[in-house]
Amino acid sequence: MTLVHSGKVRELYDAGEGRLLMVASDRLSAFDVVMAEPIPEKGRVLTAMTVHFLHELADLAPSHLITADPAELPPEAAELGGDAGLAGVAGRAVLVRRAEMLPIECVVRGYLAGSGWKEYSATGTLHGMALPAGLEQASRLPEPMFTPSTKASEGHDLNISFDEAADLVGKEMADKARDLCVEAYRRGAAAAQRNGIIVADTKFELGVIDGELALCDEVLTPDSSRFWPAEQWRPGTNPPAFDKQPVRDLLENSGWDKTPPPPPLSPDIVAETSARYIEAYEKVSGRRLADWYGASG
Ligand code: PZK
Repeated sequence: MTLVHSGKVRELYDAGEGRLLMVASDRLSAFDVVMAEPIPEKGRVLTAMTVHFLHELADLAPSHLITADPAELPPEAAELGGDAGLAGVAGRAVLVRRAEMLPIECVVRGYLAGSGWKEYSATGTLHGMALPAGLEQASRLPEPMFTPSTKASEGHDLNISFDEAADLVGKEMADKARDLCVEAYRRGAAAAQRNGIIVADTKFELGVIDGELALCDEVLTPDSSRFWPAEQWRPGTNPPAFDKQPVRDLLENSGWDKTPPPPPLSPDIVAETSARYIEAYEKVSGRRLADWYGASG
């Protein structure tokens, strides 16, 4: 299969007939660098979580998803699974429809974290919009906010105003995208909150398929969002990442200068990180990973 796009942790292949095959790997990136050690089950977890939320949100918007069933993938998919063949990609490959992607990242923030907290603490605004005084790091926002950015081909995405997003995709499309993403965030975050996970913010990628705005790419995963353990959330502090905090702590404490190669991850850290991804999936979805495609047991 022809490789169309290779990201840090996943690949996109041309599957013919207006379709793409998206394959999530077990690679983990931290501080923008990919670790040498794969995290077992991470690719299956992110794929299962995305498919779960696409089903949950199906009444809100169509999606690009055709199937995640390994039996329905094009036969050439087996070539991507190494010696294991089809079993090597089962559960972490999805067949999707090719979309006309919007040239914006649709970020929704429900809490003040990362660059949002930085901006607020300097200016009292988020994305140029006024917020109440007295918010702290990790405070919950009065309402979720749509804070779009442009896709930078390298380096970090650049925040843009809603009006700039409207200049890029049209006012009507920007309105639609904002409404869809804010509602999708509300629902996903509410479901996660009930199960002990805070989704502080998230990034959606939308595309147009047959003239309709559709959810594409990853949806409400720890790689496209900030997941916090609800019991460790305290405004005024920076809550740990539900998924990769042990990795970040190890890297921060190692004296590493954040240029490749990163220091190795110990087997303990790898196992703990794998367990955290699986726990995140099982908590937010209410499903067992063992019931998802590609289970070995
Ligand atoms: C598309 N990406 C991100 C980058 C990946 C994925 N349905 C679609 N139609 C057209 N293009 C895309 C999609 C989706 N989803 C997604 N870039 C383009 C991306 C690198 C690797 F697997």
